[in-house]
Amino acid sequence: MSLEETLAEKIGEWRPRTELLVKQYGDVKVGEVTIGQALGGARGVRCLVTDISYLDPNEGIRFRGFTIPEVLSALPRVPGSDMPYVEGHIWLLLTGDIPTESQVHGLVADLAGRRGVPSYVFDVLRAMPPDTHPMTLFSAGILAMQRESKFVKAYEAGLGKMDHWRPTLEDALDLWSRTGELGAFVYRLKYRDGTPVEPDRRLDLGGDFAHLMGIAPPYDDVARLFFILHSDHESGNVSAHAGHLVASALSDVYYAASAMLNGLAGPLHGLANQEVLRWIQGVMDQMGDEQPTEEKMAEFVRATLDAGQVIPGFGHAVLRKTDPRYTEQRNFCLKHLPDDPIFRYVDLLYKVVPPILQEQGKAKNPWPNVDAHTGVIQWHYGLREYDFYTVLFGIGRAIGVLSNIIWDRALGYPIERPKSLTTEMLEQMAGIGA
Ligand code: NMX
Ligand code: MLT
Repeated sequence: MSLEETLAEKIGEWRPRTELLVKQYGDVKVGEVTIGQALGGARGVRCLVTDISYLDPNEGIRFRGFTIPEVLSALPRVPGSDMPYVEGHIWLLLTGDIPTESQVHGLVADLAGRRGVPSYVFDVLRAMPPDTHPMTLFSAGILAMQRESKFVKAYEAGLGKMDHWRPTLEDALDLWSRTGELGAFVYRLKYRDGTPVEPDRRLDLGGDFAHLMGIAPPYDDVARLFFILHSDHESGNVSAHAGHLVASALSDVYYAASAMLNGLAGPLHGLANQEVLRWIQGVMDQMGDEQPTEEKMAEFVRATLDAGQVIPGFGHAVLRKTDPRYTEQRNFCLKHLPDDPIFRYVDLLYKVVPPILQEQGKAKNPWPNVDAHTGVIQWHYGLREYDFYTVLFGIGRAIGVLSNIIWDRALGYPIERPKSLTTEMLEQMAGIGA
């Protein structure tokens, strides 16, 4: 069965579950909202539903019920590589099933056949000023491609609500096949001569990205690992939520993906990965060739906190332990680059930062998150323009966000529209003020 046929079967089985909950159990409470939550970024408010991934504070992410090590070992592997096909992960997120070899090969061929960013997109990006941030270029490139949307054409032709997910799947497949190519062009435009490289349609998504970036193996495995690790982190994080929110207005996935990237580009979210490298470079500039001792590193960390800044790559809104995505990248480094100088810096930060954050007593989670480790690996394989790192996060995150949008449409989730209150109303509820 094709991906669309498999999904149609799964969606048909799932719809009655959602319908029953809405129709007969819609009044059952899933939580209460406090003033602290209303004024505190809705932290912990349970009002989003997704079956694609779930984040346990003490265990970390599970994709369709599988932990990261389980996903990496269960998905079909690219021949001669340590890592699975990203396409297999897409199949898993969409259907909930570990795909067979032939299902993965079918999806690899489908996505390869869709590659080819339209040349007008490159022209749009070339017209932007040279100091434009890579995330702005990436987001603008996706927005420029919006005219390709098949959903928009089908909607205008009167497609019924129950079938909205079908052209949305088509749009998502088109976009997934091109995000790597667009990202690589952004890199070449910013830091090389700006000529696009032709994609290699014989390769899987990870292999083609390494080819487009011109980086030798095992960078193809690095790309596969990165795109899988960054794909999804349930629905409440800024990028996933932004994508979901925009798509809930039936905006197509190009609008939604561009919006999610704009949220990912914030330093408290995905941009933290470039900030980690920027911070480490600052320390290296001061240290010269000398490796800092634990005491010296602690001084740098304290100076950053005393200046009122956050330590990038540490802390999390939900997690209360070391991010398993950090651990997986650390395992990769221990195997492939144990003596890399930046790895030694990151490892030292792992020892030094948590006790200082605990001692300071503000951060609820003193442990490192995914962004603390991105730069080490990229830097090692020659990608030293750290402004670009969040684009890699975005290529991965598009997989989860768009998978969610397909299911949102399949289950008929309505336009999102929470209610706001005024400060005076909160004061009245609290029994204070006039
Ligand atoms: N360094 C210094 N202070 C921190 C840190 C940190 N790494 N993490 C949290 N705090 C502070 C935070 O700023 C807040 O201070 P204040 O009360 O003065 O506003 C206090 O601790 C309580 O914050 P939390 O409730 O622990 O964290 P919250 O859920 O609000 O925010 C993050 C979560 C991830 C935004 C926050 O931990 C942070 O800013 N980390 C550094 C940036 C980062 O690594 N972001 C990437 C997250 C992962 N991702 O990819 O998105
Ligand atoms: C993410 O991957 O989106 C980040 O870890 C942030 C989050 O989950 O809140």
